[in-house]
Amino acid sequence: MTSLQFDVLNPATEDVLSTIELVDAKSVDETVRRSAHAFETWRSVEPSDRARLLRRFAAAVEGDLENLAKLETDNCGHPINDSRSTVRGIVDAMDYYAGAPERIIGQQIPVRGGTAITLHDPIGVVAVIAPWNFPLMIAVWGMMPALAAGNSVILKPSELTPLTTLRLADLAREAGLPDDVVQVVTGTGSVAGQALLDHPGVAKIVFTGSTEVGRKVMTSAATHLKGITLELGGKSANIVFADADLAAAAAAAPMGVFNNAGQDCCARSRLLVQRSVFDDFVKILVPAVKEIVVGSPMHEKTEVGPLISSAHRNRVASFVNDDENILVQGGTPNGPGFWFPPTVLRSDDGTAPSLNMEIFGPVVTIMPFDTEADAIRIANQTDYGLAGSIWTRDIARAMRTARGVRAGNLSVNSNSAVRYPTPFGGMKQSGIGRELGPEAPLEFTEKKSVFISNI
Ligand code: TXE
Repeated sequence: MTSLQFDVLNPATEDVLSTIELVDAKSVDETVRRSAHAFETWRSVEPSDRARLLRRFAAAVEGDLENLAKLETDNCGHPINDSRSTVRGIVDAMDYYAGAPERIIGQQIPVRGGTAITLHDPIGVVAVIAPWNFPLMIAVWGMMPALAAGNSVILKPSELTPLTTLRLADLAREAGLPDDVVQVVTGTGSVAGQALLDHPGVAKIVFTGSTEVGRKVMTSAATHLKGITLELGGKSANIVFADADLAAAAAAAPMGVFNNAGQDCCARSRLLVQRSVFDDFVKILVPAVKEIVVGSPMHEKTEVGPLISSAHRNRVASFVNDDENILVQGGTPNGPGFWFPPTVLRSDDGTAPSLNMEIFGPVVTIMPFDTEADAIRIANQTDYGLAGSIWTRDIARAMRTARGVRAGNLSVNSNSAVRYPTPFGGMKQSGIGRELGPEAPLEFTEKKSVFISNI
């Protein structure tokens, strides 16, 4: 049944952490059948009991914080303090959605001759297909609202980073969730992932990954009439107006893109600075980039770790060539590991290829702009539309710009993007649908109308 094995590496040391099975389509079929069976149990658990079990699940994750954080750091190269924040953040998100089962509320609609109400039925088996950049967070964001609404979940992590997802399923069992309500499929995208897309027993696919694979998800969903949520790539703009707190904007800009070594769909990888303050901004930015601590993810002071794989490092490196003007570059450790230095490229005329492609590495391109209208036009000059930042002291300008930029998640005077209580998702080629926020559980329900006659 299981045909192949795969060595999971630590990207900072290139050591083998574990060997996993790459399952085949037959094994996926069995997982989906077990999930469908578990769904019948889980959907009939009383809402308050479902809430209690989900709270216990959150508590189990919290109790495993240090272990999960270390595992995420070993497998993904996230600096250890970032991994700890990730686990704290997912515990909060889990607690938030643990409150949802008793708050999935329908309507009573006035009609002639009786009473009409709406019910929110769970949809069935939900598959969450996640990438390697934030495996724990992305699994939890997809899984928890689905579970809260009474669905069973199959998690499909990237084969590069399955370890914390596997641990998550153990913790679900330890917390007392019924068997098979949360399962994990370890395998490649083209085999295990594709088998989930093509399986008629899967009701909805929550996919985070590349736009290219997102299209495959949508094509398959059309064939099988499945629900989908697609969280795809980004090429987000960080717009700094002349009236901004320049010191704050320049201090925040590096980690607005270099967080997780730039392997973040919300990375602010285009830095647009108003021409009148461009040189002053650069003077603050350059030392800030040089000071970034790149190194072993297990060191408490490390801010940037390695890239996920050798192949990905080669891809990132291909965007930094002699044709482009390197404004400043940080350092990297010597020895094993998939390192790439934090790099700022300069493109005064806005034509650099790095301005168009999602590099998904620690590379940002800075360019000047003249007017507010220019800033909005340039920010929108991309096929993506996921996130963005606007730095200004003028609230009206901030609002005009926020309305003008076509992206799903904007922040003013900060580079924050994802906050689980608010909806998250992209426009244009960055995706379809929204995750998170108070309405997320409803995305995993079918609305049913029931009419009760007066006679
Ligand atoms: O993504 P893939 P990759 C972007 C980023 C990155 C590039 C490639 O630019 O450099 O995508 O990353 C599974 N059917 N983002 O190759 O291939 C796969 O196994 C079903 C942006 O990792 O899209 C993994 O679990 N599933 C992004 C998941 O899909 C399939 C995050 C993502 O893999 C499949 C990651 C198939 N046919 C990459 N093929 C973001 N939005 O943050 C693959 N998969």
